[in-house]
This record gives sequence, structure tokens and C-alpha cells, in this order.
Amino acid sequence: MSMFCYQCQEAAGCKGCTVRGVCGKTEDLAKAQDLLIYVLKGIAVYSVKGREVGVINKEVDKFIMEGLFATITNANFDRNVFIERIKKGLRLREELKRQVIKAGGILGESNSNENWLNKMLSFVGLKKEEESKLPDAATWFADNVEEFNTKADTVGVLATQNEDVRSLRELITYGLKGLAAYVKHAVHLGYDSDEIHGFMHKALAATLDDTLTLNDLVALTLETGKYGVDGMALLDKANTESYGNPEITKVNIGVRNNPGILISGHDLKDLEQLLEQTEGTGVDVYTHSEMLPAHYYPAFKKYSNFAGNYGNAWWKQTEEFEKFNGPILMTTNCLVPPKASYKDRVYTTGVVGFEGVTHIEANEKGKKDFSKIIEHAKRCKAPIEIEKGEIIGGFAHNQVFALADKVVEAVKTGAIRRFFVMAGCDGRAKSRNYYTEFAERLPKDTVILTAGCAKYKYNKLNLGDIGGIPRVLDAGQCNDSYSLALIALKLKEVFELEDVNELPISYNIAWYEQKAVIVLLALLHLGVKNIHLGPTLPAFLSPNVAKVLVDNFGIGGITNVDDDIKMFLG
Ligand code: SF4
Ligand code: SF3
Repeated sequence: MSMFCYQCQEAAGCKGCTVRGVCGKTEDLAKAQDLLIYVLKGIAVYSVKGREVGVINKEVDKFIMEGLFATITNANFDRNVFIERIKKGLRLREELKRQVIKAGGILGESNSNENWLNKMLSFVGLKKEEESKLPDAATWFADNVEEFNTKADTVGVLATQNEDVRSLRELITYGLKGLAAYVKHAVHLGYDSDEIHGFMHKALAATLDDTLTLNDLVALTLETGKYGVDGMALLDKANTESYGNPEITKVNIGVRNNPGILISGHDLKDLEQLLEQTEGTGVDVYTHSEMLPAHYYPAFKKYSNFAGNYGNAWWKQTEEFEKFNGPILMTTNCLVPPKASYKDRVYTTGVVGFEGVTHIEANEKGKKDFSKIIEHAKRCKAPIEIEKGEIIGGFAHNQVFALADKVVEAVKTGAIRRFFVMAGCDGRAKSRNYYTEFAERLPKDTVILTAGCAKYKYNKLNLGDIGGIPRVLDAGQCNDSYSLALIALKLKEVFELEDVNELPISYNIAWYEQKAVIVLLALLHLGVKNIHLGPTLPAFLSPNVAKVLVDNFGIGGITNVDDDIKMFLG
């Protein structure tokens, strides 16, 4: 087997990609990503010890967060980026080790005598018995690519022999990847949390610990969900304090006559900088896929060149980017390996990357210079119209709370029989048409609560409204699933219920990549039961781990639309 990856819903044969990723990830890239994760775990070991003695290295926090994020499905396909990260990670690890030894976090006693410390580090290193207590990820070292390749063969997912331990370790790691992505966006807006970084490191280090039992790992999985809630709450605070609360908004899905820039991904700070820099240049800005909800924030409405949303979910980009005619800025996943016909129009930023595609870095003050993209746009034709009309969204917690009386009344009178949370991801599998049919066939007295790119399966259907409340309420991006949880908790309070599961809400969630994993774990932490996951259950759940989720949380898969609707409606 040349590689092994089973982190997303497209894992080949619902088991794992072993030759090349269905996503386009090559064997070399997969191995470099595996090794980077291993390096991050090794750094985390020192970070945990460091935090015990008051050592918090912010560069380490940032490095681990961005490294996790970079390995999310469809984020970065540039192997060189991972090789450089591995090299930097090993350097950082040694630096952190030094700080921790100095603070007494490893040898047990603090010694601020620089001479003693230098002597010890250069001649003795860690005492042999101390070193033997540390996992290999914290002590191995190499400085050339050949050795990286050899090492990578031994540290991937399958290095853990026991399939249940492996399953839980990976479930935690994927949850952390999703969490890291959300925290990264918050950090970009100046919001951070030492506590969340501390937990991420503790959990990463724990995936190396062979003394942990399955029960310990299950507990850690649920704790990951707690931090998932905290991470999404932090990002919600960052987004709403920076840009206002999302409000009901009609978004144009047609085109104008000016050249345009298409921006995709989840990073609102990148969007803000792009809008500032394109204002008055004659270049319009359109959103794609997960950037659509940016239109719901009051702060972006002042830009007259913020033209609308172009296209659909990420997987349609190969067709839609072609027709857009102008440059495309990818701020996060999901990037599909670009076709030669438009590759020169693709730009990446943040953790996204693809070999041969121009990457825009922030300067030391965090500012990104998008002038190259703007000049590029000016040389391009206006986008080809692929759709016309408007879609409506902006039903995040604050807006729904403002409508609470109306919603509660509709539930009390029976005008709304049930809500269906259909958050999550879209994807290219044909079986996902299930979600379009499911939305179409739901009885007219039901309302869909959505978030994430899953919405594109039904947000352009004409499903009508119930007394003025649209039957599809879009809260925003996948992280705004947090809003849906807040709405559920609010309804529980209004209806004076003991348990959130007594509400007339069903959960039929579509997943694809690892952000959906942290959303799922967050919902479990909030006590939500009987979540159905599709279109297939994660390949990384071993039969025993799946059983734990079924027995304790009533997690289930999907079957067919009619039977599932019957089942949900009881
Ligand atoms: Fe396969 Fe998904 Fe891993 Fe890509 S990310 S290699 S498609 S399991
Ligand atoms: Fe979509 Fe990638 Fe997950 Fe943020 S853009 S939801 S798949």
C-alpha cells in the first residue's frame, strides 16, 4: 500500500484511499501530510509539559493550528509547503524543548543558569532515561527529504495496530483539524483562546499515548466536542463583533457587466481586505460556495461592487471557474485541483496551496496585497451568466431570536410540525441527490435549518414559506451550525423542556470533510441525540466505535428518502 487516508467521506470504496486520493492527493503529498501531523504531535508533547510550568509559546500555537488546518481535505496540495512545515516544525520543537527544560518542565527542576543549560543541551541532550519516557514523535530528528520519506512510511494512520484505538485517535485528530480551522479564522480577526490551544495540544499528545484505554479515548473524543462548541462560539463572536449580526438578505445569483473576482472559502477577513482594495476599481467581487453567507453581514453591504454569489458548492468549481472568466481567490478549502484552462486565474492565500498557483501571503502587519489579482481581473471579461435570480439567507441566531415569537407561535399552532437540521457539506457523490429529494419531499409544514455548503442541494428550490417564514433557513457557513445549536437551546428554554431532544427537531446531516467532524462532536457535547449522518458513515469509525456512537447517542446513517422521512416523522 503506497498511502492510506480515510479522513473524508470520499475515502475510496468507503474504506480508504490507498493509491491516490479521490480528492487528487498524491502518495507523496499524503505521506508529507502524515509526517507533518506526526511532527505536530511531537511538538504538542512539549507544549503540554510547557503549559504545566507556565511556558506558552504563541508561535507554536499558531504553527500547530495552521498545520492541522493545512491537512484538511482539499486545502493544500503543494507538497513543498508540507516539507517546509516539517523542517520548521522540527526546529520549533527543539526550541520549545529548550524553553521547557529551562522552566523545569522536563528534568523536574528549573535551572536558569544559561551555561548549565547550553552545556546540557549541546553535550548531553535529555538524559537517556528522560528521553525514553517521551514518545518517538517528540525525539526523532531528520533534516533531509530522503529521511522524511522513510520516516513517513512508519507514522501514518495504519501505524496504530488496534483498529478501535486507531479509529478513536483519528476521530479526535480530524475533530482537531476542524477545530483548528475555525480557531484560525477567529485568530485572523484578533480573537484567540489559550484554553483551546492548550486542549488541542493535550489531545494531539494523547493520540501518542499507548497507556490510554478505549474509555479514555472516548472521553477525550467527547471533550473535543466541548472545545468544538467553544471554538465555534469564539468564531461567532469574532465574526459578529467584527461585521455585525447576520440579517435576512436576498443575494443576487446573476452577474453584472464588469470584470469580477470570485472569492471562495471561509475567511471573512480575507474578503474584507479584498472588498477594501477593489472598491472604486471597476472590478466586482462575487462569492462562491462557503463564502456566500458573507452577504448576510451588515458590514459588507456598504461595498457597491459586492455583486452577489456565483455558482454552487465547491465541487462544481471545475465547471464554474471556467465560466467565471476572472481570477479566483481561494481562502480555505475546498480547492479542486485546477484545470489547465483556468489554473493561471487561481490564487491561494492562508493555508491553501497548489503547486504552480500564485500564493498571496500577509505582510508582517497581517495585511494582504491583492493588487495582482485586481490587475488580473481588469484584463478579463465579465463572468458568463449561469443563473439568474436571488436566494435568501441570514438566519443566524440573532436574526432567528428576533423572529422567535413568530416561530414559537407557528410551532404552537401546528403550522410548523417539525424542523430538520440539514447542515454540513456538499460533495460530488451522486448519492447526495438524496438531500435534494429529501428537501423536496418533506411535508410542507416542516422547516429546514441549514448551514455549510450542504445547502446548495436545496437552496435554489422553490420550497415556499410558512406564514412568511421561509422553509429553508440558512444560518451561514458550516461553523454557523453553532447558530443552529443556539436556536435549539433557545426553543428548549421557550418551551420549558428538560431535554433538547424533546424538541420537534430532527438532524439529517451531510458530511464531507473534517470540519463536519468537529460540528458533529460539538452537537454530541450539547446532548443532541439521534443524528443521522450521510451519505455514508465515516470510514474511520471501526465497528466497535460506531457501536459506541449508536448505543450512546443514537447516531445512524441514511437509507432512502421516503423511509427516512417516515422514520423522522415518527
Ligand atoms: Fe481520500 Fe479523502 Fe483522504 Fe483525499 S482526503 S485521500 S479523498 S480519504
Ligand atoms: Fe463545504 Fe468544503 Fe464542508 Fe464549510 S467547503 S462545508 S465541504
